[in-house]
Amino acid sequence: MNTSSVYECNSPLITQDALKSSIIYKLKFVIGKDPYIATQREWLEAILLAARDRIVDRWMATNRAEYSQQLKQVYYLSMEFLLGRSLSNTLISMNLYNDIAHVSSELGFDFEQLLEQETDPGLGNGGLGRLAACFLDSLATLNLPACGYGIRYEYGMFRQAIRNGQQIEYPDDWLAHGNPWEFPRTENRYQIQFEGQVVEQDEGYQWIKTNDIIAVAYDQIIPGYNTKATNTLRLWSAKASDEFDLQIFNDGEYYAAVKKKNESENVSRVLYPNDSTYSGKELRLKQEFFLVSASVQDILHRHWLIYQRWDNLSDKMAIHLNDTHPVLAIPELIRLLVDKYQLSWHDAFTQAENIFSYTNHTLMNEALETWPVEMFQKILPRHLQIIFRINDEFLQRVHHDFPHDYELPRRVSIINEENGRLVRMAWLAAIVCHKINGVSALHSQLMANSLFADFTHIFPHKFCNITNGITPRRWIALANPELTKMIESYIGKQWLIDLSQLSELKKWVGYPQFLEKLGQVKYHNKLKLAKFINQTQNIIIDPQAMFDVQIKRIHEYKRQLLNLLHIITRYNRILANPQQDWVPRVAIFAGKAASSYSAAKKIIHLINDVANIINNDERIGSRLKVIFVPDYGVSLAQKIIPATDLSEQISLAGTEASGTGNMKFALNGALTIGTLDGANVEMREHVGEDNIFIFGHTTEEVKQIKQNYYHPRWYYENDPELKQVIDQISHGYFKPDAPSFYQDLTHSLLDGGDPYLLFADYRSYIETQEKVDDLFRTQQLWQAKVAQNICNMGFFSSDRTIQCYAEQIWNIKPINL
Ligand code: 26V
Repeated sequence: MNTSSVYECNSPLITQDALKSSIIYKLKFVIGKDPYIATQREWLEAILLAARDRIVDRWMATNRAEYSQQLKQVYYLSMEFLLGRSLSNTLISMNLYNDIAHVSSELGFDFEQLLEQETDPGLGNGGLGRLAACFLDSLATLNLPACGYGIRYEYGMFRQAIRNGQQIEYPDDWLAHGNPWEFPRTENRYQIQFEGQVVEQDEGYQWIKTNDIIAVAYDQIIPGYNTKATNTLRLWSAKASDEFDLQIFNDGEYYAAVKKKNESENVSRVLYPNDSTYSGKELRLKQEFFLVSASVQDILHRHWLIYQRWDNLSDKMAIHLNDTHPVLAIPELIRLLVDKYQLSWHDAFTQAENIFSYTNHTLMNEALETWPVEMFQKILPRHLQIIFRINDEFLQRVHHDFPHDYELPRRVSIINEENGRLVRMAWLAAIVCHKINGVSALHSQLMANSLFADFTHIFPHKFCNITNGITPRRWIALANPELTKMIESYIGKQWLIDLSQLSELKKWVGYPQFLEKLGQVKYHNKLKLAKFINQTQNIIIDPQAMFDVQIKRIHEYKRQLLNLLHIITRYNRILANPQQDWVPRVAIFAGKAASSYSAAKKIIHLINDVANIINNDERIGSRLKVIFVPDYGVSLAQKIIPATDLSEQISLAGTEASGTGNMKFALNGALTIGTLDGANVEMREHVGEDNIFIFGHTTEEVKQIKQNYYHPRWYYENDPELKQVIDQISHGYFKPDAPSFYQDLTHSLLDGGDPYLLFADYRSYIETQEKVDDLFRTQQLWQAKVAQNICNMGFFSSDRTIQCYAEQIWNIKPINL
């Protein structure tokens, strides 16, 4: 008897009638609402639960197959997962979208409007968290045995509003209406220890008198596209340990005890914003340990259930560290194996080396994690001991292998003794992990030659590149149904799981009809966005204008300010030459600034002030509009990207590790204006240099300029247009009621060294923008380049990226289903 089918509830043929009755069933019997009075949100939840039901059998079958086939698993540890909304993704993965849309219209709803009611969980800051979500999608779609581990923050990324031009932050209470996707696993709980002390016992160590918190698991199903395979995303939530409850009764101090209980649950309360001035915060260290301790305990528990032995650990698992945030998993694994399961240090360390791999996502100095030794000692005393031992043994080896390089040990020691004693997490990762990868060719090369230069020398085989990618399911099929349909009409449906097939469109790019269709699809998407902007911001924009878009975190290195310098230049030129035949533009910005990053917040303020002046200047009319769309996130990106003509990827060369927005835009038929930074470099190689607008200094030139004394004032004094723009900002043209408000900003450019070389790249940027205008005038030529971009973007699928990780780093094989 085939047991796997006995308990299956859903017939493979799901009729629309069956769907309808299961939706009504959910509404009445699970949500408990009379269909006659149910709100849109309740109907949506009913639909969502009905859809969720349909993937549960697949999930269980995948889990059973994973157990029975005893395959090697990958565990992806990340402090962030930016999934975006799940309903439509689940529906397309099951090929149920049209049926559900039909049923919901029978029930009297506009399905697209209904989908907008779903909460978008913002459990991440930006690129790193969104990449993790794309990876989960690709892992499931490729039938690879994987599980994601993260934190179920009670509050995700703050919600952003703009008041009087300024960013205001509101808490993101994303669980307010519950989270219908999650399965609470109250029986899956682990004790997480903190603080306490370490004592020697029977030739080993014990960590005692700790303050403990409980980690409780919440599971979400991650469906693969058009496959039976599903994976799990397991998020941990902090619960006060049971002892707190006992204390409540014992101490008679009810309120004090409740307060303490509350505090101990702070560990999973809120996502930390990625800040430019981030410095070691105790709660953040606790969060990171909370994630890794719960995950590693869970991973070992599962391993023991299947194998009842420890010597095959690294044959059966790979643990991937998404940046340094989960690097504490290394000492935690070693601790559990040595202290709890009595493995020898040597065996435990060797297993750790074979199990762990690490991705670096940034070279920015301020983002490199370090922890003061004293803080570490207080919160994780046993882990500090383990790190010291790893360091001692490593430094001995370094001394042995490189006896004449006297400076080397100081540079590669995990403990930085230079300014205070700091534990360098990236060094720990570099020493233990068997593979370390960067996220674009340029970034990996810079990483190996700068940040990790010493380690490249010591461990030449560890370092590699795996260029980022994006999932075509969310970023075309969901975000851009019209383009999807058009592509399908030419090359069928397979390209959604094999994006390289987009190259088959090449035979059509010479046909004006094909280009015209592309233009129409874009125009419809622009109409939709224009409508959205009109409804939400009450600004009318011309859908015929060029939509020029920069949406991403607000950060000085990403140079939103450079974009603004161009916009102001253009404004001045229009005023000086109103008769000229201007290509109308709508400049669109969106993005959040970390709440304590004041320079970034000021950039948001300036964008809004500039928008206010330009949009209300009657002399300008529809030739130039500036829009700042508040509360950027995955859902907003899905609306804006398909409507974009020009994608701004203008970071200073050498600063953006990869970028993934750049890929989403090009795939959706935008042309890129960008620097030779991150994955832009590889995009240029794939789409061809005639089909992308590259400007600015290269990484090598940037290095030279910085070495040979950069003088921003020289550019200011020798470029009248630049001078005019800077003077306008500085003298309050855009803030008449507080004219000196932006002086600190212009001052930091003129006399503060302009560290991101805005002035050095200004002229080349302006000239390149002129070329963009010229091309846009001839729509057929523009669309021909758009077509070349789409055809050549196949490489940038996260399926390709994950295939590389699976082969080169994890050594895992697909599940047989
Ligand atoms: C740092 C911190 C510091 C402490 C608090 C929270 C927090 C959160 C994130 C970070 C580092 C973020 C690094 C990051 O997001 N890097 C981006 O990774 C993308 C995916 O690889 C890549 O495309 C972007 O270029 C890169 O900036």
